[in-house]
Order: sequence, then C-alpha cells, then structure tokens
Amino acid sequence: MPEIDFSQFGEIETQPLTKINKLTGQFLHRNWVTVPHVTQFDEADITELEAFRKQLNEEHKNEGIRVTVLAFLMKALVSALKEYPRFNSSLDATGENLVLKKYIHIGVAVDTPDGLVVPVIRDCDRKSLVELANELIEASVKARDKKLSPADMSGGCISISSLGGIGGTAFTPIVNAPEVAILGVSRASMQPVWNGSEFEPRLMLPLSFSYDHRVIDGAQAVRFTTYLGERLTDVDALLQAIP
Ligand code: CAO
Repeated sequence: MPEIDFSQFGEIETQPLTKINKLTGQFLHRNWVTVPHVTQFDEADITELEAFRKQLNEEHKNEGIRVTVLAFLMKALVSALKEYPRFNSSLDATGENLVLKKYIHIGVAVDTPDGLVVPVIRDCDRKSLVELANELIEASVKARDKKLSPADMSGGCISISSLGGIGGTAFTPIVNAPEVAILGVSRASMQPVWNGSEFEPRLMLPLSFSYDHRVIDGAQAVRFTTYLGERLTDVDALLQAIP
C-alpha cells in the first residue's frame, strides 16, 4: 500500500496494533493468500437441542454448570470428524501427502479486548458435554486474562468461530491452516419451516463452513454440513454418544 497522509483529509488519531493483532494478522493473511477457500452455508434445526440445553442448565444451575450451544457443536463436530476423517487432516510440507489425525483437538476462536485468539480444547472425543462446556469457560477466561501459552493454542485439528452470542446471519471464516476446515456459527433464530403439511416455527442455527479446496471437494463439504446438521437436530442420538 502506498503511504498516505490521511491528516490532509481531516482529523485523525494513530493507535498501535496490539501484539495479538499483529500476530493474528500475519497468520490470517498467510492463510487467506495460500489456501483456496470455499464457504459452504447451511443451517441446523436446533429446536429440541435448545429445549434440552435450557432444561439441563436449569437443573444444574446450583452446581454452576452453564452449557452453551458451542459445547453441543463440539460434540457434533467430533461425530462428523469420525464419519468424515478427511476433515481431520493437514497437507504435509510437500503438498503431496495428507496427514490424517487420530486425535480430535478443536480450536475455539475467542474474542478478547486485545484481539482474536484460538485456544485448543484437547481430546474432545473423550470428554462429556459438561466437561467440554467447563473447558470452554476456562479457555475463554484464560484468553481474556492473557494467560494462554503458545502450547494452549497449538495442535488444533479444526476450529469453530462462534459469533452466535452476538448476532449475524452468515460469514466467511478463514481456515486456520494447517487445519483444512473451520466452522462459523451465527445467531440462531425462529423460522417458519414447511413440514410437509404446514409451516412450523423451528429454531434454525446458521452454519458457515469454510474449507481448503485442495483437500476437500464441494460435495464432501455439503455432506459434512448435512451430517453435522442431522446430529444437532437429533439431540437424542447426539446425547447417546455423550458420556
Ligand atoms: N445462537 C443464539 N444464541 C447463542 C448462540 C447462537 N449461535 N451462541 C451463543 N448464544 C447465546 C448463549 O447461549 C448465551 O446465552 P445463555 O446465557 O442464554 O446461554 C449467550 O449467547 C452468550 O454466549 P457466549 O458468547 O457467552 O458463549 P459461547 O459459548 O456461545 O461462546 C466464546 C464463547 C468464547 C466463543 C465467545 O464468547 C466468543 O468470544 N465469541 C467470538 C468469537 C470470535 O470473535 N470469532 C470471530 C473470529 S473471526 O474474526
């Protein structure tokens, strides 16, 4: 970019970027220019899931348990990664081999006053819903207190960027390379859904799933988001997989 003196056009103020802004900016830029991105949009009916979540939180409120949609998303993602292992892989340095991972560590984007950080929750396939919810809270507190170490932010297999607590309908998240996919989540809203004979009010969760097109084809991606949506909708089946 050419250097421009913006003060010639009006009053300005210069603020330095934070250390996190600078580091994240470098990674995002590298990933944006080196990974051929495609974003698949989809939605999941989470009407029953939300009813169950509210009941769970109500029943356990005295124990300080608070489960958000994000913990269910992690569970559904574990199930989808087991069904479609190619999404749990990375290209090696030569770009000629795919490294498939047998572990499931999920990165979660956390918004902090100093910028975006992505702590990694490890071995999500071996953790219960409540354990995942508690680790999410711990990780976001640690992130906001600036206590995350580089090790806390490495080794992720796939990431989730949830903006659902804030709003929005869809976005195009940037893949957190060397991961090959990232799940973006926007705010769930009540929608009229045709059930074959009438419109029913259903709580629909918008999903924005970006992937590395060198590794994943469009058909595989939409199969993945369809499967993810089915897991989130059939809360009983999802819960059966939950210890
Ligand atoms: N639809 C509707 N409501 C949602 C929702 C969704 N998709 N996701 C969360 N909510 C609700 C929660 O259920 C909660 O309500 P209750 O108190 O009734 O349970 C409320 O919004 C606040 O949730 P939260 O944001 O505190 O918790 P979370 O587990 O959903 O998210 C965290 C935690 C750390 C991911 C989040 O706080 C955050 O930092 N998000 C921003 C991530 C980000 O910046 N991504 C962009 C990266 S690219 O630049």
